[in-house]
Amino acid sequence: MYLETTDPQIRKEWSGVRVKKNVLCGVCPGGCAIEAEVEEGKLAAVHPGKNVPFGNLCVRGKAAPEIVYSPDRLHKPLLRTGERGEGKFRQASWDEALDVVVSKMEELKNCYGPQSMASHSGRGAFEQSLGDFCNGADLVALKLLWPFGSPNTASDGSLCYVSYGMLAPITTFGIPATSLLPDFENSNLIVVWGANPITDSPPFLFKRIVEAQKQGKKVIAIDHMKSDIAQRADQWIAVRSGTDGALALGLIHIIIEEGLYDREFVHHWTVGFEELKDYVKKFTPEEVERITWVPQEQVISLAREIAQVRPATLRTYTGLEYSNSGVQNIRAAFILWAITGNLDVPGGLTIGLPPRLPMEGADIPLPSGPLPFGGEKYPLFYALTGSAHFMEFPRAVLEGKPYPVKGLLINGASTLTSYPQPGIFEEAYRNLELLVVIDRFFTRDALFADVVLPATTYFEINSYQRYPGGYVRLRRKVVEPVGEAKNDLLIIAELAKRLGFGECFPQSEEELLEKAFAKDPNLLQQLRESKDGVQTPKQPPKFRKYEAGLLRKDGLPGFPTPSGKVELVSALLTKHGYDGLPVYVDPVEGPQGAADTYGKYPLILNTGARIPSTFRSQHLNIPSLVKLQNKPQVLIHPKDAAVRGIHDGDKVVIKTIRGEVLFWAQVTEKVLPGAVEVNQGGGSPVQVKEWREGNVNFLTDFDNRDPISGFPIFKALLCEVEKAKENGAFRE
Ligand SMILES: Nc1nc2c(c(=O)[nH]1)N[C@H]1C(S)=C(S)[C@@H](COP(=O)(O)OP(=O)(O)OC[C@H]3O[C@@H](n4cnc5c(=O)[nH]c(N)nc54)[C@H](O)[C@@H]3O)O[C@H]1N2
Ligand SMILES: Nc1nc2c(c(=O)[nH]1)N[C@H]1C(S)=C(S)[C@@H](COP(=O)(O)OP(=O)(O)OC[C@H]3O[C@@H](n4cnc5c(=O)[nH]c(N)nc54)[C@H](O)[C@@H]3O)O[C@H]1N2
Ligand code: SF4
Ligand SMILES: [Mo]
Repeated sequence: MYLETTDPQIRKEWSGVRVKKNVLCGVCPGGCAIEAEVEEGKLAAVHPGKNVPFGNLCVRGKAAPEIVYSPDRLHKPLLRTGERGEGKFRQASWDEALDVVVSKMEELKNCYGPQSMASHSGRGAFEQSLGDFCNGADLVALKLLWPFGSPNTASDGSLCYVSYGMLAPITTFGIPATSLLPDFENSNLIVVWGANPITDSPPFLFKRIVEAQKQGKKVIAIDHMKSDIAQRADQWIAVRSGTDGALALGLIHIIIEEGLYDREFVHHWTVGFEELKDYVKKFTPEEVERITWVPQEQVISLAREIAQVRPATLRTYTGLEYSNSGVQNIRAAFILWAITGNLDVPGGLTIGLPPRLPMEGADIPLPSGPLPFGGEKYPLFYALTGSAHFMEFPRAVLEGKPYPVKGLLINGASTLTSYPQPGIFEEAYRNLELLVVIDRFFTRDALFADVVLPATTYFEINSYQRYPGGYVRLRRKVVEPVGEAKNDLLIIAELAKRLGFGECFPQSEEELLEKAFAKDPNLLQQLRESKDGVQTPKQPPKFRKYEAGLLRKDGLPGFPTPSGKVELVSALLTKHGYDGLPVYVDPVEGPQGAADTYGKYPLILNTGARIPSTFRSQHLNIPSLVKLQNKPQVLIHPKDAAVRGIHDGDKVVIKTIRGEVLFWAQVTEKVLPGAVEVNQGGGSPVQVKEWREGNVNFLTDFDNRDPISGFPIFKALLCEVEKAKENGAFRE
C-alpha cells in the first residue's frame, strides 16, 4: 500500500514514511518493471524490479525523480504573446488554451479546407494506449485529424522505422518487421547488422544476445563503428557506412556462385531468382571490398558462414535505413536470410503471428479526398502507412504544394532537432497560422508555437502495457500529475470532444481501460486483482508457417505478397515505379558519388548512433544524465585527428557543404580512418549550453533522400573536421 490520498491530515501523518511499490517505469514507453519509493505522494527513488518479468532500470530510468520534478517541466498551458520564435508566452487555463486551438482549427477548416491542418507525432507519443487509440497499429498517424477531415497525419515514420519495419520486409515477405523475430536461443550464428541492441528501450533483446553468446553462440556485428555490440561480438565487420547493400549483394553472389543457397526453398518459395543471380554478378569480392572497405577474404568467409553455420539469425534496425538505397539494402539483407534457408526455421529469423488484441478501438476511416502531402512523391510509403510524409511538410507550407497547409499539431516530437536542415522547417513554422505543441518540456518547436500544452510522464497516468510473449500489466499511477500536466490521450480526447467527435476516443482513464479490454473483460478483472501482471495463453511455436498456410489471410500456403512467394523482385516496388530488384546505389554524397565535394570534405559523416544517457533530444537538461556526457561529441580516428592537430577533448568545428557546428572531439579507434560519427540530439532550448548549440542536423541534407522511403541520408554524407578557434564563429 502506498499513499494515494491528497488529504493534508493523512499526508502529515505519513510524512517521512517511504512506501515501496512495484510499478512500471514512466520515463519512456518501454514498460520496465521497477520498484518505486514514494514519500508524501512524491517519487523519491527507483530501483530495478526484482524477480518479476521484464524487470529493468536503465540510466535514464534511474534519473526518474529528477526527470519528473525537473524545474524545466511544463506545468501549465502557454499561449504565445510575442512573435513566433521570440519565446514570449503567458500561462493560460486549459479551457482557454483548448478554445484557442479548436477555434483556430475550425477557422482553418472553413477558410482552406480540413486538409490544411496537419499533425506530427514523435518518440514522445509511443505510450501504448495512445498508440492503440490514436496512432493505429503501426504508430504512424495521429487519428485525431481523420474525423476532422484531414489525411495529413505524419510522424517519425517519415525518418525512422518505416524503411526497415515496413517498406523492406513488406515488399520482400509481405510481413512487417514487428513479426520478424530473431530466435537467438536456438541459433548457431547471430548477426547484428546496423543495430546496437543495448540502446533498445527496454534492452531485452540485448540481454538475450548476451545470454546466447554465453551459451557459445557466435555473434558477428556489421557496423561502421565499434559499437557496444561490436565490442562484445566475436567478430566486427567494419563497413563503410551506407554501403551495406553492396555487401549483402556480394554475399549473395558468393553464395549463389558456390551453390550454398537453399535450392528447395528458392525453387518453391521465391520469385525473381534468375534476375537476382544476374544482377549480383558484378558484386565480386574485389568490387565489394572497393565499395565497402571490407577485405574480400572477410566477405568470402562471412558468406560461407551465414550459408553453412545454420541456423543463423539476424537483428537489424536503423543503421541501414539512412542511405541512398536504404530500403533496397535492407531488402538485400532479408533476401540473404531467405535464400540461405534461415527464414522461419528454429534458430533463424522467425515469423511471429500478429497478436490478437483484446481492445475495441474506434473504427476511424481515413478521409476520402486529396492525398496527404508526400503521398504522390512517396507512393509506396503512403500505400503502406496511410500517412503524410513530413519531409514534404515545408513544401506544402512554403510553396503550397500539393495544396496549402496552415496548421500543425506536434505531439511528443522535437522536429527542429530531429529533421535535416532545421532552418527549412523553422521557416515553415514561421509561416503557419496555427502551431500547437504537446510536450513534457519546452522544445525548440515550442518557440514557434501559438499554444504549448503540458503532458505527463507515465508515472502520472493509468494505462496498460503488453509485452512480447503475451505478458500484460496495468500501468498504475504512481504520483499525481505535476502542475496541470495531462495524459496525452486525454488531451487528444478532449480536443476531439470540442471538435464534435469525442466518442472516437476514451474520455477518462477508466474508460480507456474498459475499451482497451472490451473484448476480454475477464482479463481486465484478472489484471485488476493481480499484484503484478497476467500471462495470456501462449501458443507453441510453429515454424515454416508458409507451408501450412498460416501467413496468408486466404489460408493458402505461401507468403502474403502479390505472388505468394518471397519476392526477390518485388511486385509492389515495380507497381509504384521503383526497381523490383534490390538495386544498390552508392552514397550520392560519398567519395565515389561526389568526387569534388570529397576533395574538400574528405571524411565520411555518420550521425546519430545512440548513447545510453540521452534519448534523441531528451534528458540533456537532467543533471545526473548530462554528467555522463556533458558535451556533444564527434568520434574521430587517431590518424585523422593527428593530421588535423586535434587532441581528445578538443573543441572542433564540423563542416559540410550545408553548414558548420561546434562539437568536441573523442579521438578513438572505435571509428575507421576516414570516417566520423557525430552525436544527434542537441539544439533544444532547455538543454545545457554545449548541447543546445550542437545540433548535428545543420550538417545533414534536406534534399538528399532514399527515393523509396523519403528518409534523409543521416548516415552516409561528407564532412571536414577542424580544430575550433577559441570563440570561433559557428552557427547556433
Ligand atoms: N538510449 C537511447 N536509446 C534509444 C534511442 C536514443 O536516442 N537513446 N533512440 C531510440 C530510437 S528513436 C530508435 S529508432 C532506436 C534505434 O535502435 P538502433 O538502430 O539499434 O540504434 P543505434 O544504437 O544507433 O544502432 C545503430 C547502429 O548502426 C550503426 N550504423 C550506422 N550507420 C551504419 C551503416 O551505414 N551500416 C551499418 N552496418 N551500421 C551502421 C551505428 O554505428 C549503430 O551502432 O533506438 C531507440 N533507443
Ligand atoms: N542526424 C540524425 N537525425 C536523426 C536521427 C539520427 O540518427 N541522425 N535519428 C532519427 C530518429 S530514429 C528519430 S525516431 C527522430 C526522433 O525524433 P523526435 O520524435 O523528435 O525524438 P525526441 O528528440 O526524443 O523528441 C521527443 C519529444 O517528446 C517529448 N516527450 C517525451 N515523452 C512524452 C510524452 O509522454 N508526451 C509528450 N507529449 N511528449 C513527450 C520529449 O520531451 C521530446 O521533446 O530523430 C531522427 N533524427
Ligand atoms: S528503458 Fe525506458 S522504461 Fe525502461 S528503465 Fe529505461 S527509461 Fe524506464
Ligand atoms: Mo527512431
